[in-house]
Amino acid sequence: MKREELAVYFIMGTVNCQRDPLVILEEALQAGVTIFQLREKGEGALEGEALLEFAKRCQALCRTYNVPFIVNDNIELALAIDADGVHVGQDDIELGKIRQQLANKIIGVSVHNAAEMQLAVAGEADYVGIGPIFATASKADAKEPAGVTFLAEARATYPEFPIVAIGGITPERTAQVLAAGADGVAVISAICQSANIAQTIKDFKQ
Ligand code: 3NM
Repeated sequence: MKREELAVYFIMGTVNCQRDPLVILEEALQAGVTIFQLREKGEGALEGEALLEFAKRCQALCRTYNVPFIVNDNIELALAIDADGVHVGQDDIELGKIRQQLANKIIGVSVHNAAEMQLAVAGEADYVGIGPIFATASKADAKEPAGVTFLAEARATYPEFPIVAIGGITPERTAQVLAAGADGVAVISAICQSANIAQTIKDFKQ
């Protein structure tokens, strides 16, 4: 994948939204997010047929705006709707197996240290997510905020590999994260909870 595609990586699930998730997604797409991940997790998350329907509607919106549509964790769902890719954490991976199932798709992996990063690169992940950089309220089992130290190390070791930073990222914090070597920022709450998504995304892009 192109590193530019990670510039503003919007992640959302229905539980992250205080108003219509599809309206939030469309506003974000209109404003120019570069990739989208459906992360339907937590209490009250959609399941089964309702999840399938919701995923298809998100996917249709992404297609309209020509933005890659990624599914978090759920390989079966990604296959069922022919998503553009999946994002997996360390608990969910057997990268070789996932690559067999999703040969030409985007595969992203969350990594937290040099060993995990090396495995992701060797396993032909398309990009890695590094976080949480800052404290986050959007992930129940998030690790301690790590700052940009490992992010900067990862960039130094892999000058060309696509890396997105995640966790507590706001427009104000973006410059610091990009300076440390991220190709972009992955964001839930700063976009989902924004009163003016168009402006927020403009701010992320500067
Ligand atoms: N993964 P917000 S942090 C989904 O550290 C996710 O791997 C993380 O949400 C990780 O932008 C996180 O609201 C939540 O902080 C990001």
